[in-house]
Amino acid sequence: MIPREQFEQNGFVAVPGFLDPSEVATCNRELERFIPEVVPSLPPEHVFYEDRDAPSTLKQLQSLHEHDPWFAELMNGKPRALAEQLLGSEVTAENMQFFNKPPGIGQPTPPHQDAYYFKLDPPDALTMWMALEEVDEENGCVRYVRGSHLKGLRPHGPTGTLGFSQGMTDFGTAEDDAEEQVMPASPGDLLAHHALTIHRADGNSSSTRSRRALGFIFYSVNAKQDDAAREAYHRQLAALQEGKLSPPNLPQRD
Ligand SMILES: O=C(O)CCC(=O)C(=O)O
Repeated sequence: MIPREQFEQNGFVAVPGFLDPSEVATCNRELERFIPEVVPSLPPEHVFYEDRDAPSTLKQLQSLHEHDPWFAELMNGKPRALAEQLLGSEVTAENMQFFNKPPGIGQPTPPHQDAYYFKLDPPDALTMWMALEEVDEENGCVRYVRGSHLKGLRPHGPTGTLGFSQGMTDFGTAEDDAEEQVMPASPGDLLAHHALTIHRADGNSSSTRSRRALGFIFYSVNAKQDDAAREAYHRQLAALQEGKLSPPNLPQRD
């Protein structure tokens, strides 16, 4: 089956070896430059730590493509071309993220549907996730619920998890369990999922291994921002965060 058929049928697709080992090595080198040189000057809502007082516990970065030309070029190359193929339309590059689960303390990613955060009508968007190192059940690989993108948006509520503040409140039905697919990945392997696909990841239970990945979010040009829904969501988040962040500064996924 071609990737677009798999994506439409299952709500996700795996593309092994999307980047080759030398391209992955370059990504890792660019991150090693970016993290010490640029991250200290980023707005706080684009940088999340497991422990705010310990820089080694960096867990998430937002909008890399806006902060650095190298990452903008990466996002607008092969990932954009694949997004256009999978969504069958032109796309806009919305967010590029770095995800880590530091050894021992990396928290689970709660079950969620990205469409809950994006507030698009129609929700024609996708997220790509690319492993930068071996990722398996020990250090917290991604899990997808096959076919869930065809069944609409499920209820979400606060999770208390920094970076993924909203999660599903009714996750764990018999169908969720039966259809869940565990997605181990090697460096350079890419997963792409539809904005309505239910997904989650375990925490990192290894005491020595990190779990580093890059995320790319693209919207179809056919997807329109539902401004009323987004404003209501921002008001709810601002209240939740006790006014610490002002709505215009909220990142796409927080
Ligand atoms: O890295 C993770 O644990 C999950 C990332 C995720 O939920 C996403 O890219 O949509």
